[in-house]
Amino acid sequence: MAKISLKDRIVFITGASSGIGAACARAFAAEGARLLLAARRVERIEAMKVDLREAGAAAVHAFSLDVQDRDAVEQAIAHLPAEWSAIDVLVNNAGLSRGLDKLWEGKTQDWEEMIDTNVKGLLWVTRAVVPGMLARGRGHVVNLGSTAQEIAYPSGNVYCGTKAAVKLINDGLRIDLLGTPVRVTSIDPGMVETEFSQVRFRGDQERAEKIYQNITPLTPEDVADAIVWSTTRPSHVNVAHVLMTTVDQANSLLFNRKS
Ligand code: NDP
Ligand code: 8X3
Repeated sequence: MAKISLKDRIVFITGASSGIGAACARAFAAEGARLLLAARRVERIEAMKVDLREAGAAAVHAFSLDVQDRDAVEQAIAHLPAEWSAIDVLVNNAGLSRGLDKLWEGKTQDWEEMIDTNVKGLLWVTRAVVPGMLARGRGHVVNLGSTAQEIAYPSGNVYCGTKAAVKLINDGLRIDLLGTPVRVTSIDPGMVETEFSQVRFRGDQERAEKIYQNITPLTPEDVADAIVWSTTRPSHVNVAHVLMTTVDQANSLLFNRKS
């Protein structure tokens, strides 16, 4: 069977202002998709628009969204311009880590931000988008998991827990959608060099850079490539999970640091 063409299909990417989300926007642009892009820093997405059109995007629509805000998510999806409402692919990418502390020393505010974004935000967006996919009889939800969902690492406690939740929410959604044409995929990368560690360490550049020292990390483009691949398989194929790392990483705990 033929692979799916994403030409003129609407691809909604949360957290499109940076890292993997921005790379997904470029990769889906190259497929000729119509890009619906959201993040809190919408000005960053606005600045990407011309390049995305030059890269092949059929159209680009950007809006500001904090996925933690359930009402804002519901309103934004319910009031999309008519020509943007028929979402074909949802990439639940918005997410973050905050801090790297032993559990009893962790900041409760950090925990809330991670849970509210990585778990509850993903749920709010999914709940708002999936009914339309069911009504139209087509759609694909891609969730960003992590190697952190498989094996916890020291002081990763709550972040790892949020990604473990994503894993089972991903699987639960696929079970609930059995008997429909809507597909569900979790893309689970190891270390990818993005702004992730700068966010985790609240702008401490030196500490962030150390995370990727002496290894060759995945690039955001590597992950976007897997996401586009999973969404372009023939319509009867559901890629459940893609666990991917750099060759310098075996799992959450084991690295080949070249020094
Ligand atoms: P970045 O920090 O580079 O990008 C994170 C994106 O998420 C930004 O666009 C940010 O936009 C958005 N975001 C964060 N909070 C919110 C929010 N409340 N509402 C809307 N958007 C939000 O990190 P990555 O690209 O690395 O991370 C993307 C996803 O990939 C995350 O889910 C992360 O957990 C996951 N991941 C990352 C890995 C890595 O090693 N980098 C490995 C495995 C998974 P803005 O701040 O403008 O709102
Ligand atoms: C992000 C990868 O290993 O920094 O999910 O948690 S890791």
